[in-house]
Amino acid sequence: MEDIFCQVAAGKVQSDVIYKDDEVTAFRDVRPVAKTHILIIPNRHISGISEAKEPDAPLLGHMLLVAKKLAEQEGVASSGYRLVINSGPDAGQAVPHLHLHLIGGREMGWPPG
Ligand code: DGP
Repeated sequence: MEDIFCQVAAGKVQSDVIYKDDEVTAFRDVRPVAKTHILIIPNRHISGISEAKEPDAPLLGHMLLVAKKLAEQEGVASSGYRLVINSGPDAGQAVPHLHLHLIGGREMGWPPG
């Protein structure tokens, strides 16, 4: 199944890509909720975190470490940032392709809405 983020990873749609390697692509969210709002996605299709399997563990770890590096690069590592994976309708997952939100650059409340 090819979704919009498969197309981003394949370079088929225009997006503000800030990092790419063999496994993941990171790009700026089209509807940012903070000064820094980046999405980190696997290049291959995984519908969401609920569909991830044990062999995906290195990929999932890599996504987190890429997020950490990008937070440093964006200058939000010391002020703080949030990593979010929405899964399913109650969480508001809108795109059926696993994506990790990196959000920073402002103070955030808890619990999330
Ligand atoms: P979620 O609710 O976790 O599924 O968030 C999906 C996010 O993806 C949302 O913040 C908007 C963003 N988004 C959706 N389509 C596109 C797109 O085509 N390009 C970019 N850069 N972001 C997108």
